[in-house]
Amino acid sequence: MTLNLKLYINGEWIESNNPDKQDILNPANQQIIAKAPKATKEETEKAIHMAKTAFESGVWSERTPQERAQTLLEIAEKMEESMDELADLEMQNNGKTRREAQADAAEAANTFRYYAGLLNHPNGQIYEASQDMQTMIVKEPMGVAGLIVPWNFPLLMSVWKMAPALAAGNSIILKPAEITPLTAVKVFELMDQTSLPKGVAHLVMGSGAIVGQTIAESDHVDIVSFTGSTGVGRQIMKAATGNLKKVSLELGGKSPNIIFDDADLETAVDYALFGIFMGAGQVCSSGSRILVQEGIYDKFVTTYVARAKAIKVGPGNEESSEVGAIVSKKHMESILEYIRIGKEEGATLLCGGKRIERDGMEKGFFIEPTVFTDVTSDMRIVREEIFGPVVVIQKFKDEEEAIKLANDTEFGLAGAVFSKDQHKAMRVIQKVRAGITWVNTYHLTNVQAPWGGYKQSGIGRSLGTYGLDEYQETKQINISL
Ligand code: TAP
Repeated sequence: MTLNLKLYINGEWIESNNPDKQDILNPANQQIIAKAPKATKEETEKAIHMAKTAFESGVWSERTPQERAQTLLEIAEKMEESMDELADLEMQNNGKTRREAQADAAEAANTFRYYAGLLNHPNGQIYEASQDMQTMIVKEPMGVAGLIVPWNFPLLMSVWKMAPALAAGNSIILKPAEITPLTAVKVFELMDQTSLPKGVAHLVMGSGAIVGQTIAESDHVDIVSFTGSTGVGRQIMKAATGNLKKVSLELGGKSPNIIFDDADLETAVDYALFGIFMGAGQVCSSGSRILVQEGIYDKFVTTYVARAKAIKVGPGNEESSEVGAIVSKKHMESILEYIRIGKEEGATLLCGGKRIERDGMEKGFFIEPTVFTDVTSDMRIVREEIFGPVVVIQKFKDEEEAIKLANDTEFGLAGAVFSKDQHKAMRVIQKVRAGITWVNTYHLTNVQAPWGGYKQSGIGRSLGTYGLDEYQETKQINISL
């Protein structure tokens, strides 16, 4: 059955006036699973207007934190009841494995729970400024939050923004990536059944150029929170200058994974594989540059390549699949083009490098886990974010060279160090210029920890108390005693 999706504006599911629809595909087999609206500029502006009206009415923004927490818990509960459906929709729409989709769905519900919990903690300060004056520092909602998310974690990225933005008392407009709206629709269906007042949350599907740009430009949006590519992040910043709205950006990466001679080889290989091949490499924090010390280099590469060749790539709904599909034909072609460039640049392709078209997988968008060595720092495959199952391995001599190579990038999202020497590991990780880092592990994180990047990987932080702060104004109230 093909679902006919609708916009959710002011608490109603409505057809877009634009007759043109976006086909929503399952990238594992190219089946059309839904048709999504492409909202117009006017429809986007209407959602923004209704969000502003709801904000100013105080229907949500003036509820007590405890009342808002209660609603967030209702949403978490609804999501938990629909966990299997959410995971199934995410798997079908994005192409990830069922295991990955289930983990995302659980973490999404948990994020609503976490922010509900945070609302029951004090959220301000009092200073005794002088004997006759006291200063209160209070947090207030910002107004209308425009939330623009990518296709790689459609559910989790939406919720990472929606939960803290709503917790803070804002009205929200969510714009999912055009090709992956299914889980966002489901979450809005669930929210519609809770005590969240109508008009507070709007779902506007459509293109980045129309819906995204309208949100970023609007004088009635107070914060735009964007996750996506660095190029579009730059455009959003420019578009936001009209009313100088706050801009929060979670962007791309080219993250280093540093493996010293004294690392536990098995652990390092395991996490270096997981670091790049989770989500078929379509993960902003992927460890896409592996830096290996010369003493362990040959052994590491031999073991790593043997393991990469053995990875089972396949449709997400097959239990044996360890790596799923690439999200779209367009993106698959972009990854294959990078592989071609890598070969042309003179890198050595040790495994992978091709689309997988065997065993009935020819209709899906699958790429073999791909490993390049003999790379130099100036190569495009070393410098640019490929966002696919493609990793480069570089050799280094000593600590100093490892840090230099690790930081030789315009990005600063993530990074890791593997060593049994805790002092060295700490010394090096502190020198890595990135916001999300690991020692002797990769990718593992939690909702309490702030998520975001240095340099061109972004501005601001999601999650934790930092994530709530992102969506709040801070006011001082000086009281004469
Ligand atoms: P983008 O092409 O940047 O798209 C992200 C979102 O922005 C989509 O909803 C897109 O809409 C929209 N958009 C496109 N042009 C726009 C414009 N001019 N104004 C406003 N919105 C616009 O990224 P993507 O290809 O979906 O995702 C991959 C990128 O996201 C990678 O670079 C990855 O590193 C990054 N990412 C970063 C993180 C974190 S936490 N740092 C997490 C996930 C992904 P359409 O769908 O219509 O194009």
